[in-house]
Amino acid sequence: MPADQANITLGTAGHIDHGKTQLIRCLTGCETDRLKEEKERGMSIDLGFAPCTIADAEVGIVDVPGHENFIKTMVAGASGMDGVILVVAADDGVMPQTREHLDILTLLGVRHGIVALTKIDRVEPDLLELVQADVNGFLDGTFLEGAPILPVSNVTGDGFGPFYEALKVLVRSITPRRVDGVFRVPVDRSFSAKGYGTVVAGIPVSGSARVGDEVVLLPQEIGGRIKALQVYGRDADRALAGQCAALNVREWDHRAIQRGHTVTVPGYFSPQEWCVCKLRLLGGDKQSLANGTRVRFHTGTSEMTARIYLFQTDRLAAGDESLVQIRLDQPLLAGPGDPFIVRSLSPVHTIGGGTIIETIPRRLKRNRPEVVRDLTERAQAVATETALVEYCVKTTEGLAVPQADLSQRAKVPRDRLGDILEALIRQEKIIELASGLYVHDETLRDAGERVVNVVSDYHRTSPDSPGMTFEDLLASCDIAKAVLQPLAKRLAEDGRLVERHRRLALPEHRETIGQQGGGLLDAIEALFRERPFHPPDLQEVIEHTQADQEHVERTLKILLEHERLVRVEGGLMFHRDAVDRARQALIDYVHKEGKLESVKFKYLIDTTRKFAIPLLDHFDRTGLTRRVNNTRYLKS
Ligand SMILES: Nc1nc2c(ncn2[C@@H]2O[C@H](COP(=O)(O)OP(=O)(O)OP(=O)(O)O)[C@@H](O)[C@H]2O)c(=O)[nH]1
Ligand SMILES: [Mg+2]
Repeated sequence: MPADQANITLGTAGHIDHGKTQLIRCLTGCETDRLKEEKERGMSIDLGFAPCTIADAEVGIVDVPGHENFIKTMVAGASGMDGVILVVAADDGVMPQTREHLDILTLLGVRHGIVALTKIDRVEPDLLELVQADVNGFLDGTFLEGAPILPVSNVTGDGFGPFYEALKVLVRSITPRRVDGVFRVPVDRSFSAKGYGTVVAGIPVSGSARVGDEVVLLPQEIGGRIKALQVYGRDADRALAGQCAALNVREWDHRAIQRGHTVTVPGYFSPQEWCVCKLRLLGGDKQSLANGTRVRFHTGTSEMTARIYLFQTDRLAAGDESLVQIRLDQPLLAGPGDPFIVRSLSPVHTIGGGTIIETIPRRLKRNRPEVVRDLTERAQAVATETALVEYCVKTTEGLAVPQADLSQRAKVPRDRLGDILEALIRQEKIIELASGLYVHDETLRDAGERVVNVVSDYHRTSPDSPGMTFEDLLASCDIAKAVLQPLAKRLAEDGRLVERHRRLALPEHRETIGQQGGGLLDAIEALFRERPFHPPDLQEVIEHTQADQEHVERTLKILLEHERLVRVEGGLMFHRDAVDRARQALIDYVHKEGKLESVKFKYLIDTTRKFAIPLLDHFDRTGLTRRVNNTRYLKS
């Protein structure tokens, strides 16, 4: 019975000709040098993949080439590794690519591994001890410090027992990758298989996929469906992050797919030309990095030229770490926390690497402390999904963010996002404002303060008004309606605002109606009371009161705001009591007669058509009546 397929991938690393491929051949029986040229030249050129049963589980092994010209390939292979077998030939010792490969693995975040000291059949025992001590010293201070060094001969088989035991321990020490993220595979290679069509192979960096799932090829943005899949060369229903997988997608043309492309699920990723990264320069060769330096940028299986821009400094010293922004010469597809490597253009060697914080469509301003502050916060947030989701809610452009946007920005699948949001809501870090709309507690508090300040300012400048209408508030606060509505409601619930006459006010606000120009106000109100259904217009009010127009207009505004007067259709104003009486008359009539012919209304309230019709229109608009031609019915 085949062993369980674990989602763990190991890989080789080390200098050219040190015996990596032969070691994997001895271990697995697989020939990973498949190309004719590899066989002829006796050296690996491309990545080789072999399944291997270790500690009752089937894991994947990636064999990388050691030649310095193929570092690009090695990086692509290393980006899928959970643990490494660093191969050092006993007769050669630590060589340049031993160092460079270890640097690359370190920068890519690989943290587990063992060392195979090969070709022991070629050295005397006392020399072997020396080499062993030498390798030990070389590992000091690296993630392989203290890792077992296993002497083996791929020719005689000596040392294979202990080597295999060490591999078991290595595999058991690795926590398999999480598989609940958004499915994404940096493409390693693509080919056509007889009877199947296009097959795309690679190691998914996150998530899982099943036969039948919809996928998309990027950057081409071509959709397709997984028709069949294989894991470690065997048919399977599901492929997990960390497994060597091959997906059969018939909709795609294998000739148009290359290493560096990406297979993912639709709706999350879009290629971008900029990214913000945390970059650490290697310390060894003491090379600093100038702002604007052109480099070769590697992430996943992709590789492209790029330019590095520093924030707030012109040079980054060797061994230092800093936030940088990088302009890619080709659109890049990457997720938060993805590791990357940078290499100098000439001479070509690895100079640093780190993690990608976010891909972005345009460059950020260089000398803005607030930009760096924000990025520093984001860089920390990338460490966990929950922190990243919280950060994305906090920094969303429109104060509050819908779930779909959040899922896309944080690259968290919808179903997982629900759990994360619930946890954040329980911790009172975020709030669900309206259904599916989330806001960060701090943002909501700031926005609340802003609203209260705007209302307070309004009271200062319009002391005689009972408060602000929602529309005025919307126009003065620069907060989207979808956010302001629930926010105002919350502020009212919390007692920070009160609603009076359909206006929002501070609870302590007492409008100064009647105190300023109280006489005029009373006079005007009295005039409207006296003439309930033949109310005066502006000119008549001015003539009657002998006050100046500005004064009269302001007073009318106050009376309207306090709803002592009601403005109906056509700009006519009535006293509130008149409108109430007209409403009652209308209701009584329709209750009796079933309907009202519009022309009859003027008799009911003893007025003229000029006043009757706008009142009727007002009752239609405010939902009391329904008009059919020239007849009014009560709305049920
Ligand atoms: N004597 C001896 N020869 C070995 C041993 N391991 C590998 N070799 C030989 O060393 C040569 C290189 O071995 P490979 O396994 O191709 O080396 P590699 O590290 O994969 O090389 P690249 O992929 O090109 O970096 C071959 O001729 C092997 O037969 C060993 O343990 N003892
Ligand atoms: Mg090889």
